[in-house]
Amino acid sequence: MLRYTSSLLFPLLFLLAARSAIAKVAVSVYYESLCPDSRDLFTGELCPNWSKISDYVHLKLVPFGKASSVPSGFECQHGPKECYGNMFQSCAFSMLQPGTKQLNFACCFMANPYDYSSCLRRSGLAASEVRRCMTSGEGRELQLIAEVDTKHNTPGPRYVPTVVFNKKYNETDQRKIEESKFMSVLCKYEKRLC
Ligand SMILES: *[C@@H]1O[C@H](CO)[C@@H](O)[C@H](O)[C@H]1NC(C)=O
Ligand SMILES: CC(=O)N[C@H]1CO[C@H](CO)[C@@H](O)[C@@H]1O
Repeated sequence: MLRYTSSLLFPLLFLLAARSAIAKVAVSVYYESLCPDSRDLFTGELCPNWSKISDYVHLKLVPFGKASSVPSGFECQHGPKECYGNMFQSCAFSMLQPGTKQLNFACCFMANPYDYSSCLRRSGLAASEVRRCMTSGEGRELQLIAEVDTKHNTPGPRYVPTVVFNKKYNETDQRKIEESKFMSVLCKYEKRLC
């Protein structure tokens, strides 16, 4: 009897776990480090509401925005410091688990874009590791991947930040994001959050 129960129970638990994993809403945030509207999305919406939504959301953070790769490096909407901040976040994310850990770093960084060392410290990252990523070419590779992701999955982007739900850009949703209604768009995809 025990044998029978456990042989049924394991596949069942596995199925339940798989089901809840599949049910998460994929939320991809395309933003740039010094953009005031991007900073507002983090400090005003994503960060204060994260503990409420984290169980329902599979978060991808893509710090690139309206930047472009050029032979000498990158050009960014708000100048070289923004390019540095974008790459810095890409490097930090490569050392942090997606979800809460990456978001915590982004919340610190977007609230204090020039306070690199205290955000590293709070996330337990070694400054030397991030510096190595920034200077070894790895940071550039990560930003080139972010560029392809941004250009394939947003219309340009037309506006920064752009948020894509379940991997499909929707103009109506994006207009609401521009009106700071992230939580109400999310509720369209996850009724338990309405
Ligand atoms: C975009 O979202 C709106 C509002 O929820 C919906 O009516 C529309 O069908 C969506 N468009 C596409 C192409 O999925
Ligand atoms: C739906 C919801 O709980 N939204 C909250 C998100 O965070 C902001 C800022 O703290 C609150 O004002 C909202 O009520």
